[in-house]
Amino acid sequence: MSLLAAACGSGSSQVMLPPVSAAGVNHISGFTPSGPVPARQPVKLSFTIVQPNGQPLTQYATGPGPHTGVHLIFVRKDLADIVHLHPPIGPDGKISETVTVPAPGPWMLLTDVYEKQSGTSIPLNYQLKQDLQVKGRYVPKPLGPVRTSVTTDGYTFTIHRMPKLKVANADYLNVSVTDPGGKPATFTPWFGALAHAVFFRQGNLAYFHTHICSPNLPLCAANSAIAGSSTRPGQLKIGMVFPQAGKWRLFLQGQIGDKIVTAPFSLDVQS
Ligand SMILES: [Cu+2]
Repeated sequence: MSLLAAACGSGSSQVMLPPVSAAGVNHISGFTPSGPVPARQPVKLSFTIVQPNGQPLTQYATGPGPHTGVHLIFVRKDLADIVHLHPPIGPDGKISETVTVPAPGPWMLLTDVYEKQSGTSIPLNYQLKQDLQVKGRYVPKPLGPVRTSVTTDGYTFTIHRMPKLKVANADYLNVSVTDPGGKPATFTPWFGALAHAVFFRQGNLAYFHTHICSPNLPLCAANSAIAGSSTRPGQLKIGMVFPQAGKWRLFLQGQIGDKIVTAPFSLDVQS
């Protein structure tokens, strides 16, 4: 298996994955609510992933690592914002979650699936997409220039020595994170990883997702060809392989204290 195909969620099916696979024809069924949803209010969503034989998918990878169950990643199509949730899955395969979408506009719900495969501990990973319209006036935001420092919720994320990012290349970003007092920020493991790096490409919304692991999270790096690491508080090394050139958004996310903090970076990836 190539590095790219093995990378966690290298999900741009148009270039990376064979066009025909059993998983590729699984689809989302029974998505509710069926119409636009309000912004800034809790909304209950539910749906089921249905297999080619018409049966609901009920076998998901389980365990303490991040490559389990389903991840719901709501992203506004201008890449201004995301919401990342890890819903429970019912015994009948029904996925239900309450989400508060923070702003109006056209959103995409990307469901990152870790399906349990018989005979192997390696889950089958693929993504399913669903449009979600959020009521209200939509003012698209530009992606913005590449900047090496982002402050969000009082925490400052700084990329040290931005590398020349290249398509299909293993690249790393070294990021330091400081709290509002300027001290190194301490991350609390969240959903099996110390931090999550979620990448979307501007335009076609190609996606992949890697994790920043730490020595006390042994399953964090399992089943992923590229993972990041952290050996000191406030220091994150992020691994990534871009499946396409272009302008990308990195949402770097982690739990600090009891809060999920998300730092949005713009990245330029050369062909
Ligand atoms: Cu993750």
